[in-house]
Amino acid sequence: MATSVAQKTPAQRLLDVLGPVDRWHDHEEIGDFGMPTRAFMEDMVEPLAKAGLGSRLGPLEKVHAFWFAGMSCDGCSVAVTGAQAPSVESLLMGAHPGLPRVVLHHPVLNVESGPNYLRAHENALKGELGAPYVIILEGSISDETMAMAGTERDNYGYWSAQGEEPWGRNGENRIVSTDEWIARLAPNAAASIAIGTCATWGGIPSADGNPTGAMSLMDFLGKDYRSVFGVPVVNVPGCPPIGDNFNETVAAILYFLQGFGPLPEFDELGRPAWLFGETVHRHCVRGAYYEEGTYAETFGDPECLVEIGCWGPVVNCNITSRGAINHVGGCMNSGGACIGCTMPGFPDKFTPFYKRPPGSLVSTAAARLLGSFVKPLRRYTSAHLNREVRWDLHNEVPSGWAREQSEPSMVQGRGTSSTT
Ligand code: FSX
Repeated sequence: MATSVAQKTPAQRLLDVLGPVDRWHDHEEIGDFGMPTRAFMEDMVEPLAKAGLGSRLGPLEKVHAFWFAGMSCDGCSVAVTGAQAPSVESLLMGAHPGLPRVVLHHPVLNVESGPNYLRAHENALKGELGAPYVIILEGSISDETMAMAGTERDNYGYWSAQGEEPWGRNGENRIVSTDEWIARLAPNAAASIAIGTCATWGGIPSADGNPTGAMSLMDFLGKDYRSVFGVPVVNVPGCPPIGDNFNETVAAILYFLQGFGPLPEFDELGRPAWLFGETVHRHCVRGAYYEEGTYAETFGDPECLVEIGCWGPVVNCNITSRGAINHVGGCMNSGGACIGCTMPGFPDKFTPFYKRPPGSLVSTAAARLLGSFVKPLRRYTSAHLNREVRWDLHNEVPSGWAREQSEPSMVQGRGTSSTT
């Protein structure tokens, strides 16, 4: 049965407007920056990285990764280049036993420019790449059919794009939108991966009032999308995401493509389940203050930040346990409240930022009540445990630092288990 217009995905509707393409650049004619030379990153990296048949594990020697930027701040690229577990460099060099090496096509990181940069993209479209490929999107998809409306055919308006192809009606160059690349390449990709909240859910560009029809990769490709390996869209959210979350997910998918393991576990929204199954609060360095009913009144205070706008108890994210880069930094670790940047409801459902989440009123009041009983008991026990048994026997603490009482008391002031 034919797919009705109403059932078509935004990607299918875009390709209906644009039609098929069959013209390609003559790469023999073109040097970088108009010079008569050509430089391809693959030519430089491959001799150093290529695993021979004797040292290679698994059938795949390499997998191409086509990186696209929709409407974004490029923070996703910055996050990924800082990742350590594994690093981009080690993935490019094929340094992980069993993993196919990654041949990256990134508009900022690659050395090629102009049509040479698009050589591999064209080969993928023609089915001549000679290796599987994955597509990666940072930034949200804009509805380019809206940008095209009212502009002349072959001179379309666009919101986000990458390069030119001779796909104009008479063979002239036409700027190719990010959406068009995605729509053409996704059906034959081994996996389609969205990085960052803009690409996974729509994010800031799709906030209330956005004029671009901004949407996620899932919205664009539709719920029935499956890669040629049968994988739905994979989502690694965060604004920006944790680079290690993304690279680790890519590595897990590469193992799957290589046939070395099952598809890693993803949740019902396509998030890596092992990374987004816990809330921020459960691993927060300030979590115990909440339990004791003690809250920061202003930024810079050491206690739980919920009353000055932290949404950590209800947000799926591992920033508190993983940190921002190499287990360093991360929102609450460095004093920031969680504004829910990994969540599909971000930003609209979390605004205004830095205001107390309404749902926290009951839980913080209950924690305060409980804390009023728990804190004195903990102070007493902590003081008791801060005394060596011999000191108890002698009823004396031989400290030259003064003010140590020989016996802990239920009514003494601040103890080591609490600051209130
Ligand atoms: Fe979006 Fe990526 Fe937010 Fe930025 O590029 S996820 S605006 S921090 O980082 O797309």
